Amino acid sequence: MAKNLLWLMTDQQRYDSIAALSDLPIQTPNLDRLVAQGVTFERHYGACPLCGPTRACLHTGRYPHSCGSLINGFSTPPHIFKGKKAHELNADEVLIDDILHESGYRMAHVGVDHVQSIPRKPQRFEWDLYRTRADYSQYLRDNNLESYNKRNYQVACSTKVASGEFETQLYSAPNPGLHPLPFEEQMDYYLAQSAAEFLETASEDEPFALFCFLWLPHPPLVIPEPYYSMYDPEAIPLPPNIGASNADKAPMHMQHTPGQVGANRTLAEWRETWAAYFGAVTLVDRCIGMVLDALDERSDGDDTLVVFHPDHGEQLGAHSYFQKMVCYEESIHLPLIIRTPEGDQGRRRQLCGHVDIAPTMLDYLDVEVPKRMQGRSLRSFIDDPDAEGPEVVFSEYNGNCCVAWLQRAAIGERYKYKWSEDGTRELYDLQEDPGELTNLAGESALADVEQHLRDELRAWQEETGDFIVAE
Ligand SMILES: [Ca+2]
Repeated sequence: MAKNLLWLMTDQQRYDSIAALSDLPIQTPNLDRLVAQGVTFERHYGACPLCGPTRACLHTGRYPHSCGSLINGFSTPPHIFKGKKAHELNADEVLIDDILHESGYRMAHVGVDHVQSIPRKPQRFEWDLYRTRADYSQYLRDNNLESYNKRNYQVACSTKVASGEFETQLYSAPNPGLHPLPFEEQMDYYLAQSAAEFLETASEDEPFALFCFLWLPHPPLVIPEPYYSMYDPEAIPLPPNIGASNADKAPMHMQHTPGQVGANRTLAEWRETWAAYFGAVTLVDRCIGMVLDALDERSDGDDTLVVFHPDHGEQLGAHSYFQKMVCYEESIHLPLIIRTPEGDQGRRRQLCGHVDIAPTMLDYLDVEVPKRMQGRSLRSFIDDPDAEGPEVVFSEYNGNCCVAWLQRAAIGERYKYKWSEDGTRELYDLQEDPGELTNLAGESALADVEQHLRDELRAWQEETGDFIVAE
């Protein structure tokens, strides 16, 4: 049981980018500290490799296709799918914010604000603190601070939009850059400082829920010194799937954003992207440290449930894709660290997903978990490392500007089955081939495994009201 909640999220952070969970030469002293103090779920999967839908799932405890937020929806006019705007949640969805507010928590939100609820988050009730990117932009204007020109770090992609036509839209590119402003003028510093100030001033007489959703290591990978030069590109051992052929992957991925932004990049160029990505992770780690330090200064700091995870991962050149929007491990296998007041520690191997985060937080705060939520509290796995977990977890992708490029994935203990709308089926042995280099779909020796995961996927789709049926 916890008095308060600190919910920490980064954007686009891979599992292997935390030093304590990785063999890669990256520095994350603050996340390492959280790993040492808490429980890490080693098999945690995102609901969707895209911001809006996966954050909708995190806030409702319901899969994107169940809560209605399918896509980011950055096209005008918005894409209408099955009679509603495809990026928005169903009008009757309840957010964990609402539940905690009604349960008497002081509420604070700092950072990324992509949940397309009706009404939107800031209008749902009066927050003690609500601060986003817009406030940071205002801060820059008020102080006459010039940021960089984003256009230099974007690439034009042909994207399917609401009309069903293809349009050119700009997406963050993999080329890194030096940010003209120092660490103390970065957006994540501004947000972490806001969160720390809330923790320093919020009364200890009432419980609080603080959501701190930081921006990095989301591209553009434009970062200040010392982070920009912190990692030598030549000294980073790239995983074997970086720059690898995607000939056996779904052909539609090459038409879609990750294929377009990642195409034609050399290994030397990918190394530069990796070095900047590592720098961005170390920068955001320092911001997380600012928030954790402020929490630990409070006398009720230990009585606070701390939950950390990213919204989705980053391909960083795996299979020659950049960004996310594909259901490969780099984009959907995510770190999840939970620090409990009981001081539970260690690693857990049970499969779990984004859909389980809200039920877990409510469970620890002793607030009733609504039946509508589709996940489960992970507390039984925290209490008992040997407790039996689910056999399979699921992830989905439904497009970015428009419902398109559909994918579904069923992830089991050892194997993963992935279906794409263009008819491509993929099966990977994650134990022997964690980089998903060899597609085993159709192999007769594994026919039972493939059939079983397909059956599980379809059963899940039926149970949760999916709008398509995977083959
Ligand atoms: Ca995101």
